[in-house]
Amino acid sequence: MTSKLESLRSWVDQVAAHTQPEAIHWCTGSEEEFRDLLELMLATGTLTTLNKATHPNCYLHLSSPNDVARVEHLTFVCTPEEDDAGPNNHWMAPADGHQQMDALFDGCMKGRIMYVIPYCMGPLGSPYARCGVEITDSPYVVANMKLMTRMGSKALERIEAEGTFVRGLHSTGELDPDRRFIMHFPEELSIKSYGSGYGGNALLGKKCHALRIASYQARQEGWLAEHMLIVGLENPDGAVHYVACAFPSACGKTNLAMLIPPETMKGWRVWTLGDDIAWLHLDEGGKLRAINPESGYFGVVPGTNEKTNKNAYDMITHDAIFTNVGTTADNQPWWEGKKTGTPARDWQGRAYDETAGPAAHPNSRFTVAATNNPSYSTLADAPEGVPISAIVFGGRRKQVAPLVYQAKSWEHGVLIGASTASETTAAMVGDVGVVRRDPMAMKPFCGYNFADYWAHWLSFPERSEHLPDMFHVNWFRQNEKGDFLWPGFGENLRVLEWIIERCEGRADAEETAIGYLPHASDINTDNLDIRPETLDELLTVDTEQWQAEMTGVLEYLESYGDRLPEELKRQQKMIADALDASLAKAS
Ligand code: GTP
Ligand code: SPV
Ligand code: MN
Repeated sequence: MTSKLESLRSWVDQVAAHTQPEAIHWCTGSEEEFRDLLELMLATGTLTTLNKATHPNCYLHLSSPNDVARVEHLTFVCTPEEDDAGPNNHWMAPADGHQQMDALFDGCMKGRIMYVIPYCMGPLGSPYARCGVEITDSPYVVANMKLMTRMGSKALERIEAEGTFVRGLHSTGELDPDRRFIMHFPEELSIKSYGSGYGGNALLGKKCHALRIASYQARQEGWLAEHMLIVGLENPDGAVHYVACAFPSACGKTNLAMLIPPETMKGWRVWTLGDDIAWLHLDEGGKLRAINPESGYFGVVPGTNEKTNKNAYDMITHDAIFTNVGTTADNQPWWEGKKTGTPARDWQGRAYDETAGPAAHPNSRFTVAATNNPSYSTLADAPEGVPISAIVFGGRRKQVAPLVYQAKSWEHGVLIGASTASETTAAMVGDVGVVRRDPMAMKPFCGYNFADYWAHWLSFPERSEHLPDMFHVNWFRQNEKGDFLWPGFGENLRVLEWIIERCEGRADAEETAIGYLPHASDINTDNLDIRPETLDELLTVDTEQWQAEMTGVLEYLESYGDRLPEELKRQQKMIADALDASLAKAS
C-alpha cells in the first residue's frame, strides 16, 4: 500500500531513507492488522496475555522503568521567536531542533518495521476534525493509536481529499533518557519524538497534536484546543447539559467523564463524550460546541475500583491493554486501590515486595476503545459536536480553593482558569505533590505563549453573546490528618447539579470576593455522609489565605511581562480589592 498524495508519499520516502527501516507498513486500521500486531508483540515479549477467563483479550505491557511518564523537561516548542513559545515552554530554534532530532533519527529504524499511521482527530465527517500521520517504529504505539483514534484507510481518504496533515515522526530509539526529546514545530505542523515509548510522549495524536499543535492552530483559526473532559448530564426530566472540565493530569477527568450518579439522585444519567481533550468551536449562532478528538482512553489505573469508577472498572475487564500494572498469582492485572485480589508480581515483573514500592506504577495506564464504555454518548460521533453549558476549571488543592465557585463574568472566568494551581502528580516525571500554577490545566500542553493564549480566550466575548458560564471546583481539600473533606467520585454530581442549575438561572448562590458560592443548603446532600461543619469548611473563603493567593497570582501573571493582557490584571485587582474590603468590613 501507499498513498495517492504526493506530499505524503515523498515525506514517507524521505523518512525511510533517513531512518532505514527493514520494511514499511501502511496501517489500514483493520481488525486483522490489529490482531497481527498483538501476535507480533506477544512473540517478542512486548506484550503478555492476561488471564483469559477473567480478562478476555487483555494484555500487559511493562515499559522500561526509566520510561513511565511524560517528560516535560525534554519537551520543546520550536517557534522562530523564543517569545512566541513563551515562558511556559522549553524553546529551541527550529533549525537547531531539527538538527538535533535528525541526528538521533539517523538510521534508527535499522532492523525495525516502520509503521505509517494515518489518523483523524475527531469524527471522520466533522468539519472540526483534523488529521495527521504518525510514522513510528513501535507496534505498541500502533495498537494504542488503533484503540484511541480513528485511524487507517478512512483517515487516509480524508487526508488525501484535504491534502494537509500534521506530520509526526516517532522512534522508541534506545529508550535512553539522555537521548530522549519531544519537539514541536507548530509553524510546520510537525512533531519529532525520540527515545520514549510512553503515552503522551509517543502517541503523537494525543498531547503533541491534539493539544500543542492544535492549540497553536486554534489560535490562528479562532477556536480552542483544551485539556478537558466533555460530559453530558441528563436530569430526571430528560434535559441534557454538556459540561467541559479542565483538570490537570491525574486530577479526575476520566473519573468525572464516566461517573455513576449516587443512589439517591434517581433519574440522573451521565454520558461520556471525552475524558481528556476537547476542541471547542463557536457555531453560527455563537454557541460554543465541543468535539472529542479521541475515540478511546489512556486512563490512570490506580484507584480504579467498583466504588470509585465502576464504568472504567468494567470496561477494562476485556479488550484492554494495561501498561505498568502488577499481576496476581493467576495473572489478573492488579493495582493499588483495586480493593480485590493480591499482587504476586509488580510492574517491573519482579516478585511483589511491599517494601520495594507499589505493585502498579502510580502512572500505570489502561488503553481501551471508547466503545467499551457503557456510558459512551452516541453524540461523540456527531460531526457538529455538542453545545457546552459550563466550563469548569479545577485542581488538586489541599487548601485555599473551595469545593466550587462561579465566575462573575467570562473575563473573570479566564482569570480563574489562568490562576488555577494544582499539586503535581505521577503523570509527569518529577516531584509529586508540589503546588504549581497550571493554567487551564494546559501548563504542559499549550503550544504557544500563555499570555497570547489568555488574550485568545479573552477575545471570545467579541464574537459571541452566548458563551458558557465558568466555574472552579476542588475535590481534593484535606483536613490536618490528610483525609479528603469531600467524598468525591460519583458524589461530584451533586456539585455539577448546582453548576447546571446556575446555568439555568435556577439555583441560589452567595456573592463573595472570589465569585459566587453555593450556600450549604444549595448543595443536594440527601443521604450524603458528610458533617455540616465539613460542608461549611468546604464552602468557606478564607480571606487571608485568598489575599496571599491573589498576591501569588499577580506575581505569576507579571512573569509574562508586556504580553500579558491588561484585562487579567484588572480582574486580579478587582478580586484583591474585594478581599481587602471584606476584611475591613469583618474587623
Ligand atoms: P490524565 O489521564 O492524567 O489526564 O488524568 P485524569 O484527569 O483523567 O485523572 P483520573 O480521572 O484518572 O484520576 C486520577 C486519580 O485521581 C485517580 O487515582 C483517581 O482515583 C483520583 N480521583 C479522581 N476523582 C477523584 C475525586 O473526586 N476525589 C478523590 N479524592 N480522588 C479522585
Ligand atoms: C496526561 O498526562 O494528562 C495524560 C496521559 O492524559 S499522557 O497521554 O501520557 O499525556
Ligand atoms: Mn490528560
